Amino acid sequence: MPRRKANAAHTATRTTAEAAIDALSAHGLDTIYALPGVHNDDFFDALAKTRDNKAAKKIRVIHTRHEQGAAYMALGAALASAKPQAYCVVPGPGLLNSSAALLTAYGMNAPVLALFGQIPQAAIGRGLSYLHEVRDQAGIIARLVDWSARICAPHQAPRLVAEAMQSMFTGRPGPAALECAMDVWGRSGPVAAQAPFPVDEPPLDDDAIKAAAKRLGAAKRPLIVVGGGAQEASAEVTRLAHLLQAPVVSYRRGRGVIDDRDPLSVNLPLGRDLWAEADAVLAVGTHLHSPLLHWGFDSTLAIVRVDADPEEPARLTKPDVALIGRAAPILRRLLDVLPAHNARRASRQGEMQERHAQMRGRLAKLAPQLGFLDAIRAELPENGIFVDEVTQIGFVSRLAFPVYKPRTYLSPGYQDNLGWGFATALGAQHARPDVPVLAISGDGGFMFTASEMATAICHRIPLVTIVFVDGAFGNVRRTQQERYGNRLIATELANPDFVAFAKSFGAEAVRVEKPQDLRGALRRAFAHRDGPTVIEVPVGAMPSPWEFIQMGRVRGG
Ligand SMILES: Cc1ncc(C[n+]2csc(CCOP(=O)(O)OP(=O)(O)O)c2C)c(N)n1
Ligand SMILES: [Mg+2]
Repeated sequence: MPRRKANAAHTATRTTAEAAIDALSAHGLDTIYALPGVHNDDFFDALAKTRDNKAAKKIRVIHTRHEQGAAYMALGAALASAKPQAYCVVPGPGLLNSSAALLTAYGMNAPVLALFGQIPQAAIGRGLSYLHEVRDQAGIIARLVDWSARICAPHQAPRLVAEAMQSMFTGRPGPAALECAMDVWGRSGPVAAQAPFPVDEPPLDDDAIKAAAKRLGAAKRPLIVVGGGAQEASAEVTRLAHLLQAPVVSYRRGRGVIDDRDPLSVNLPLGRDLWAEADAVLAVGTHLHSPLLHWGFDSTLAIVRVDADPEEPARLTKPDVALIGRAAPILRRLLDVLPAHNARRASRQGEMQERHAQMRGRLAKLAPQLGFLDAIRAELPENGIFVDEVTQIGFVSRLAFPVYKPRTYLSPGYQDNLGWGFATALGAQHARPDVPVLAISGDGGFMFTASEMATAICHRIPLVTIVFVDGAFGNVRRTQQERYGNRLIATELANPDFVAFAKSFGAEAVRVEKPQDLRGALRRAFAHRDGPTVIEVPVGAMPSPWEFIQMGRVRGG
């Protein structure tokens, strides 16, 4: 193999930091969410010089008050913008402070590039107790992301940035990480620019697509299940659903792929009823976790999987057909082929409307949560972004908050990590200043990143946050009451006055008690685009949603 040679015509003397920044710009990055420190001083100085150089492409630095805030902001920005985003923090404690967000980015297949400092290059691995040293930092990183590398010299930076960006969109998408020693960022040398690498897309497998079309076309009661991997394929999924008259089940990360005003869009519990009756399922960009692990399956159910990760489809059971690659082009080809194999189908609109009415009746016992969600939906514009949290209102939103467009409902997926919401929503709002973003939180979750209120003020981010205050880790408290004989432990919360707290930063803040008052408060908050607003809503204990989420077997014995 010929060795790759730098093109002399494009070679310039750059520091590692400058070369990395040039490369990030060349890949379209314009923001780094960050918290600085001595290991990355040369990198930040290069960012400052770029900022002050009129001719240079700009990379904005949004600094936060804690590394988890920086990483969650990058995650929220990536989810809301559908573009890669980056964050930069110091090694050791900085890296570990950001790690829950990085783990969540992994679980959500989000293209987040983590940039980590490192101790001096020659000291790595020697246990010399350098500031922020952690044993085997590269090994820790490699457990959290699929692709990572260390930049060891200026000329490596453009290629490694290009490889990192390529890896974030190849196969199963997801985060990548680069580390760089503190004495390498400032080192100079000849550097050749590197054009972005193409993303490998597996060729369409026409035989498999035809097999899928036959299975689905022949099915009497086909069902579609969508996850986060279908967010890019909203139009295709919707057309397939209509052609097949197949209901589309979404929960958490698949919400918004199909417009909830379409009677074919169904929530998790209705999805389970339909799963029991289905004879074929088309699963797009989803782990099928609840259906396969909890609801059960048998040989009378034909399974067609569409997934970017070649390992995913057969993890739990071998599917009848596996289509590997990005959902949109695969489904477009399936749409071409399906009409030749599709049975004549009567509209299921009436049936679905009846089932939805029944489902609303079943969910009615979650009245306090539904009242607040109705108020939010009435005020949040169609293209506004709702950021879910691990809280009573959040759990019910996953089942009953109408979502109209892709990428307008952000939910943390299987990590379901309490405290992700506020900072993730800040990132979403920062990346999408053109639409209102609403974060909901419990009093428990909000306090995980409440210090980022300072970030919202500093960078004038007009996020609207509702904090539902029940004085408890309410979800856990209810479990202790219901399953552990009311032996309450570690769930009572001492809270600040959230209105006074927010106002002390200079944010707008108001307290409302009732759903009808929430509407007016939201209207005023969405009109305030100069900075953040917090709405505190005192609430009592709420009815459990779990019978609609953790549901048992309906087929497969
Ligand atoms: C990172 C993380 N830590 C702990 C939990 C466990 N957990 C789930 S819900 C919950 C309580 C949430 O309290 P709050 O935010 O006040 O919402 P509420 O249930 O009161 O509505 C906890 C501790 C979790 N999901 N994630
Ligand atoms: Mg609470």
